[in-house]
Parts: sequence; structure tokens; C-alpha cells
Amino acid sequence: MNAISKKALLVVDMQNDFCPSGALGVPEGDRVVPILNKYIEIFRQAGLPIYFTRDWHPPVTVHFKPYGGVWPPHCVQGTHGAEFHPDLAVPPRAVIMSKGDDPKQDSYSAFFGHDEKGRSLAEVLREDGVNHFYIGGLATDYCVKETSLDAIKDGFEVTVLIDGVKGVDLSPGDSERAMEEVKRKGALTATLEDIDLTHEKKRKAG
Ligand code: VGL
Ligand code: ZN
Repeated sequence: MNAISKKALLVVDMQNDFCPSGALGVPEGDRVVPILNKYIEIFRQAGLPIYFTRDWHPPVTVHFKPYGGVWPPHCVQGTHGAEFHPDLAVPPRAVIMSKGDDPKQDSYSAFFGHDEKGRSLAEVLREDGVNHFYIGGLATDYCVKETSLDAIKDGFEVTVLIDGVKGVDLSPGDSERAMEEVKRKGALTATLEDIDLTHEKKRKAG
């Protein structure tokens, strides 16, 4: 086999607090759940890894407004708001990367997260032999953007699933600018219509 590009799916922060009725509701955030479920099914059928991230904050953190940050408290560890959206098809034994659990850090990138064994995202991707991931979820202008930029810096290929992301837009246009920046830095984009992993199945079969 020649220079393989092994792909994976990264579903970012599809949690109750980032959905419209949550503490930091992203407008229409829940609308991407059925689309992400389709991507999850496509990657599952192709036998490719699927990772989930969750924003996972302690009750007191510099990330929250009362302690110096810009955000209302959200995704506090162990609360309903921190749980994944109930309709998200999280497979049993899925790898979940938690991020934002350091009370002194105000970071957004999944590359600052870790799984339950303490492995960083970069370690997990390398262990699984993944060098290209497809990213969807919330929020376009924070976690999706920062994770994509860190991935490119680390030498991974990134495809942003533009029908599977939504942004906060604290300032109007933030999400659009985020997408322009990640594309300029080398990210690709795709939608459900142009995703085709059939060659992955063929490679597995033969
Ligand atoms: C995020 C706002 C606040 C994110 C996290 O990961 O996109 N956005 N906390
Ligand atoms: Zn947060």
C-alpha cells in the first residue's frame, strides 16, 4: 500500500448547553445533530475512527464571566448541560476527549483535550494512524476553528463539514471569518453530498 491517508471523524462539543435551550445556546445548534448522525453512520460503515469532544469545565474557571472570562457558565462537569445532545448517535465505547477542565486555562482547541486515559488528541490520532480528519459540531468560530488551525500546524489534513457546523457569532460574521481563515491555512471543506469513503471500504476489503 502506498502513502495512505487514513481518515477519521471528529464531532465537536455537541452538548446540551450549546444547543438553543442551553446556557450558551448556539443559534440552530441542534439542527446539525441529524446531519452529524449521517456522517457518524458513513464513517462507521467505512470502519473509520470517530472521536467526540466535550467542553468539560469545573464550576470555577477563568473561562467563565464571573471569574474573568467572556462566557456564562456552561458545560459544567457532571451537569445535564454538559451531556451530549440526546439525539446524537454516540456509539458505545466511543473515544471522548474532554477539554477546558483546567480552571486556569481559557482554551478552545480539542488539541488541549484528553481522553479518559489521559491521552491527548494528537496522541490518539497518531496511535490510530489517522492523518486526515473531518470535523463537525459546535462552535464554528471557537472549537472548530481552533482545532482545525492546531491540526494544520501539527501536520494533519482537515476537512470542515460545512453542513455540520454552527457558530456563536458573538460579533456578526465571526463564523464566516473563521471559515475563511481555516481555508486560507489549508483546510478543505465538504458536505454530505460530496463525501465519498467508498475507496476506504475497498481498501479494507482488498
Ligand atoms: C466553546 C464557547 C465557549 C467551543 C467553548 O468549544 O466552541 N465555545 N466554550
Ligand atoms: Zn467553554
